[in-house]
Amino acid sequence: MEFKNLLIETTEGVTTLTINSPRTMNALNSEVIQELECAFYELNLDDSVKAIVLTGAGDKAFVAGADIKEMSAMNSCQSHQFAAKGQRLMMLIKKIKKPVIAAVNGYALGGGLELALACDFIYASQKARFGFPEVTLGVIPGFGGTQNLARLIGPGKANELVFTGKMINAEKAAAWGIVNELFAPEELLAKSRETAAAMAAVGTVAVGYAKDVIVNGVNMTLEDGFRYEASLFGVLFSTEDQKEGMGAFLEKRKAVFTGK
Ligand code: CO8
Repeated sequence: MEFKNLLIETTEGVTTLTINSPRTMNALNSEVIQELECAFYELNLDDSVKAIVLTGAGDKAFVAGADIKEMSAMNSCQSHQFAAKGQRLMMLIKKIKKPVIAAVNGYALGGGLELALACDFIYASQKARFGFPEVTLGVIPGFGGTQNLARLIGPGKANELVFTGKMINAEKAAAWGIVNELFAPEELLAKSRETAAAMAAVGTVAVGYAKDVIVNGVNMTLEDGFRYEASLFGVLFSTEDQKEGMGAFLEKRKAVFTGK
């Protein structure tokens, strides 16, 4: 499928998906959200794709939020539909079996931070800035950000960000646990791809199951989560990757995984 607002490039199992509308700081309008949903849907079905890096074009913004111009003309019903559309994208990113790294190269604000939080983890440039400015516009985050952020860093710090609308720098975002690791701006993409390649080189069925059990397990009781983990652990013993991985260890050779 052709995309107007996205660039997609896959090399050795690692796909870099770039939101490419730097003129508006890669803001999420309806069309961009729809294209992102189709792109993630297709990448999930593509066996040549093992791991995904999501980033924004240019050196200023990952994504500076949902498109304020488009939202300003919406009524209650339309804004509700817009939020639901964005949330469907965020949920899809969580549900696909491939790991997704958000490579935050600049501003990640509002819907942009929500998009990064929907990914499996965040790497960022030392120049990145994070925030939920929605209250400064008279609204709240609507793409799942309140839920994802509070679950990731706890309600105290999430409340401070959401209630004040202030921006924090990359160092603070890392200290608060929003970002896993910071890199020099020129290194961010290469480092993100390097980690994606490491995830693409191991048992990718296992990585997909690990994602599933963590994404779904955090909303279960501990006991249910344990049970779910054990059931997926058992299913993996019916895969070729498990036989290859353990066989290769015992034969003292490097495993060659097929993702089956
Ligand atoms: N939407 C639309 N256009 C944007 C956005 C945005 N979120 N952010 C930047 N732009 C545009 C600007 O309007 C400007 O366009 P133009 O050149 O035509 O005037 C261009 O991008 C460049 O921006 P600036 O000139 O402002 O660049 P600066 O370097 O001076 O500032 C900032 C960069 C700090 C990122 C600034 O642009 C800014 O504050 N942007 C808005 C950030 C924001 O408030 N984001 C949150 C939006 S609300 C949201 O995301 C809610 C999500 C949930 C929705 C739920 C459904 C209803």
